Amino acid sequence: MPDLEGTIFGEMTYPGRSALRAVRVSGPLSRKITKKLFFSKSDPWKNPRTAVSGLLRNLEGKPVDSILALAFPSPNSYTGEDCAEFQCHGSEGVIRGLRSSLFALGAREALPGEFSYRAVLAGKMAAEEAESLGDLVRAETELEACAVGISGSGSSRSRILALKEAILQLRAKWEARIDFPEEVPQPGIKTWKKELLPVLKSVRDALSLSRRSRPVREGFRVAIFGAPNSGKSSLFNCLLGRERAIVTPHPGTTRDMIEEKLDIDGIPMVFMDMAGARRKKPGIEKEGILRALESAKRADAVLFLFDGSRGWDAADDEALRMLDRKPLLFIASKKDLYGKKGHGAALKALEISNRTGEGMDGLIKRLSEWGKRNLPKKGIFLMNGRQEECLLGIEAALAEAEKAVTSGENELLAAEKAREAQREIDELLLSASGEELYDLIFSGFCIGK
Ligand SMILES: Nc1nc2c(ncn2[C@@H]2O[C@H](COP(=O)(O)OP(=O)(O)O)[C@@H](O)[C@H]2O)c(=O)[nH]1
Ligand SMILES: [Mg+2]
Repeated sequence: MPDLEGTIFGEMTYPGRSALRAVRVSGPLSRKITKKLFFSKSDPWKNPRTAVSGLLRNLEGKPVDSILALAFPSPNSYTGEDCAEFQCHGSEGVIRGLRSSLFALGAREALPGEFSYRAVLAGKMAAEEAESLGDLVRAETELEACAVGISGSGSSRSRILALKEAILQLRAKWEARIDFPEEVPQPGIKTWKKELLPVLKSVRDALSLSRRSRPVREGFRVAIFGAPNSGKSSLFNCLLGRERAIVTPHPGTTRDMIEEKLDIDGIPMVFMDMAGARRKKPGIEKEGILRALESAKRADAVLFLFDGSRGWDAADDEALRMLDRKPLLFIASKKDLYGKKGHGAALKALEISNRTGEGMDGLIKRLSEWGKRNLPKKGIFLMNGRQEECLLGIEAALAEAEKAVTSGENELLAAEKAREAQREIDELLLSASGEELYDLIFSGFCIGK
């Protein structure tokens, strides 16, 4: 956990040559730093939250860059402390100079997520909001960005809050029976079970929804399968828009699995390119084919390619037999070679050319429609790993409670398990102590956040 004394700085923008780079400073030295490094007719601290243009100078007073500075006096800032922002031109030299001036003036580099951590401790932001923010920053598609975190979408949050309420009720009821056997009615064990089961069910529903929502973050897995030379690696590259797999006129040179995650019309998909599906080659080749079959088995969808210029032949039959599952799509490649003649195969196939890109838009459309159809109908419930672990802990505790009331008829143990479930949901909602917060969520942030 970082110490909270002192003034910190961090770059808000992505490092590298760019149009603009911004550095944020937070803490008691922010005013002094601005005075020492920023020169302008107007003082940003007298015009808070307004971009003021002026010169960035080094410690010897030499002008380095013409920049914009913004001041956010405490408590009206992101962290609640005095904050300053310097928006410079996107030059490595400028940023290096600024960093060494900041060090010399007594500031230190922020730890990952330290700005947000300070914001939470100052009461500027709820911990769960910060966590969602972290997930948002990491989101790779718009779909994921819209769905992140338990406070990212209202329905996810209300699902968890309803669960918390149900667990609280259960616990209160059960403990009252145990603590006040005289005053509170004492129903039989069957009632205990009847009270527990709907809560356990909604935990399991949440878990299964979260699992089904996983492709929103991790991507649907799409395997590209087919006989050697059918154009799999070329299609893979075509989708990537850059060279990644080895494309060669010799069959069977792609030996390893290559994966790439792409944004397909807003739906994240991981494409896998694999070795040609051919049985008889010895050694390494066989290894690759087995791996290819294995990942095709675990994929969410398989694209089955054949060379449309050659038509469907025995090698395609064999590849299809080996696959042992229904492909999402048959694709006849090399349309630039057969054109209007058609691929000639006795099955419906999407015609594409990896060379000219013809048919590629249609393929993307089919894929994204399929992805959308396969998103959970009841809405996306996106939990990060930490949250899902808490949910699993709740399920385990309640399952043990069920065992306790069913076979052991042990109400004391059941009540203890309900307490455990409540501790887990408190942790899920981050209503636990502030102590572990930094490790739990902020340490995964970027420096300037
Ligand atoms: N004309 C044409 N050639 C293609 C097309 N797709 C692939 N090829 C060629 O077919 C050969 C095999 O392609 P490759 O992608 O390595 O097939 P893989 O073995 O299935 O991965 C290479 O020479 C490619 O250049 C296409 O759409 N049109
Ligand atoms: Mg290949």
